[in-house]
Amino acid sequence: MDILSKKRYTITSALPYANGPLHIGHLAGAYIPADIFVRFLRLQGKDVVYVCGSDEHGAAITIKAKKEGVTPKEIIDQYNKQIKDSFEEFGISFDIYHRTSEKIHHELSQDFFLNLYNKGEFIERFSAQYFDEEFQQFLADRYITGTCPHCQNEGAYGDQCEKCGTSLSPTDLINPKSTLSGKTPILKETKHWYLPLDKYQAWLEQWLIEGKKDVLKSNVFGQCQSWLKSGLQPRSMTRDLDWGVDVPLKEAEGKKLYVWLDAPIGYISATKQWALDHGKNWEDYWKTKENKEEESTLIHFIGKDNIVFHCIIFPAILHAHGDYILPENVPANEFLNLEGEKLSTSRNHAVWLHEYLQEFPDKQDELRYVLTSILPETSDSEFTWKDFQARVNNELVAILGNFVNRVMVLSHKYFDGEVSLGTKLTPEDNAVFEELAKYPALIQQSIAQYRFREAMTHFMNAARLGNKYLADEEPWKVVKTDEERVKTVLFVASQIVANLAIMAQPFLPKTADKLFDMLNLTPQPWEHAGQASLLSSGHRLNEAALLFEKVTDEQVELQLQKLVEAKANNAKKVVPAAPAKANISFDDFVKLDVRVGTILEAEKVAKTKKLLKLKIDTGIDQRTVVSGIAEFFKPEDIVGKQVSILVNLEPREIKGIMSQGMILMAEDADGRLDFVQPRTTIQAGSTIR
Ligand code: B3M
Ligand code: ZN
Repeated sequence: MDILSKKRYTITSALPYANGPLHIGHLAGAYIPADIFVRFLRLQGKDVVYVCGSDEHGAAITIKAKKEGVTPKEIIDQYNKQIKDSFEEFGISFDIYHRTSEKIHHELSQDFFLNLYNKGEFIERFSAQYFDEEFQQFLADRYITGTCPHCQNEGAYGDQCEKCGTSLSPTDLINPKSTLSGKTPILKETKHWYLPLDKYQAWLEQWLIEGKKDVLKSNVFGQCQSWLKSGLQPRSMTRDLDWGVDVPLKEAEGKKLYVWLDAPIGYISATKQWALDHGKNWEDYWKTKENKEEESTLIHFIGKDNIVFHCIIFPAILHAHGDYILPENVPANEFLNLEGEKLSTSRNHAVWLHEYLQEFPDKQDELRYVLTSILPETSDSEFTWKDFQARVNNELVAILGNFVNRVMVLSHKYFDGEVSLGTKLTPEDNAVFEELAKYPALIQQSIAQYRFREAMTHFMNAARLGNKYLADEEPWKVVKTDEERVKTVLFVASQIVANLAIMAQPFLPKTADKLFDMLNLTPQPWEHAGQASLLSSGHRLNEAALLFEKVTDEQVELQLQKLVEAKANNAKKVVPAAPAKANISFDDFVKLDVRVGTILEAEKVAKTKKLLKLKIDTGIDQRTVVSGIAEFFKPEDIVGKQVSILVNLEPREIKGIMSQGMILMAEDADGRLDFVQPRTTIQAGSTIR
């Protein structure tokens, strides 16, 4: 059944951690798509609640507080406000923006825990967990980093590797380090309550893999499949932390609920608060019903790093509880990059929403438009300031803005703003109406498939239709000979503007408001889109207002300059070096045969993102080495370069290619790689000691 034909909807966007401001990557990941979807449902008169709020627990918060020397409470208060304001400015139309630090949330999370506890769903386990002796603290989740056993990312967290998305336990990490002291932690015994995810494996395979293979986006389905394939493990739902929701058991004093247990329950507690505030019944939006038709349809909008929690862990929790509906879909987006690099909070490589709002105080819809046009729906995508400028100037200003402006200005100039049918419609006029009437359905189909980029394109094509109509009819010329015909042309064109106003509502809320204002028309529901008589003959238009203004070259320059400065500041920042490894003997050292080599050939290894196949002159021979540097170097740029190569490393097969040796690379704290090479050209085969 069509996802848009349900009766009731519960729509969520990921709860952002209240430990920093939002950037464009957030908007493009979980908020703009959800907001378009929700606005569309509301236009269709659906019963929908759209909930979100700040995620105010977990190590993300306490680590930030420690870094800034303030309390966690100060951190969450500051960022909750800033985040909430940014969402409001960009018109993200939550019915409630809640906080997980609220009492109602703590209580509901504890109820949930106790419900599972009383049913005997948890396994209690004593286990040895990492403990920082210097700070006298157990190290959960983000308090510990190390190398991911799956993708070798050296900055993986104790609960998840953000590079490959795998969910981890601290003891999975290779070479673990405390983020508090930087030291290698010791193991110490502690008791925790585990959710036996393995017990739900079969059910999840049935519900998710069998049941949802046709509805999940392929990027989401792929991730779920691979987790289930590697086999689920029991996961601890409690933590040794001093910030969070208390575990509601006597014997668990001082322990807190795992943040990924309480955070998704935040969707429910937010709904509960909203229902209290608005005289609704929250259970209608969350509980299962005798009559399936009466149940709400739950959809989680998130970024790809949250897939495992929303597709596997939270559904398992809801299933274990038993009274709750399960998500219908989890349309996760991939990541948005900025100017050729990953967005990075720590490196300040980002477009922060609160800064954008200061610098472009009236361009909220412009950013919504550009981000919607480039949403990372199926793969990572890229924001650049040049492209931002081009899309605003060549599309919003030149097509939509220009069309509306001409209709308004000409109507006032010739007819005092009065819309009137004039003579009668020509076949051309009727053809335009017929064409126009197709767009609402096209947009609807795209939205039903979570293809918001495509939906936006359809909308812009409707504006193009209007622009072309005016260019073809040339009312500014015809007016000299046939005023009645010009009435008709502007009548048709005004109906197109009215249609654009309706269709703009899910995407560009401020623009839609302005259009309705100019048209002197009350906002219309979606079902009126496509009609040729939204404005009756004799209707008076209001004055024209400016819809969009161009983005100037100077503005673009300024933004690019900011990114360059961030980079320069970053280079000055000293990141503490990784702690030293244990000593080795000189005899161990001389076992390494490291040489100067010259890259003779380089090519990408098919179907991989990171691997290059290199042919290297080692002085001893010419050999093949597979190296994980493709994200940083283009094959054509490195041929002829000299490198350091470990020539006596046991050959290994990588993606079906025998790799004979290893290129030595320098890697900084952000994972950026560079060659270690001689300052001048040195004969290949020269030894390095
Ligand atoms: N706060 C993680 C994040 O911001 C987390 C999402 C919670 S959704 C229930 O990526
Ligand atoms: Zn990984």
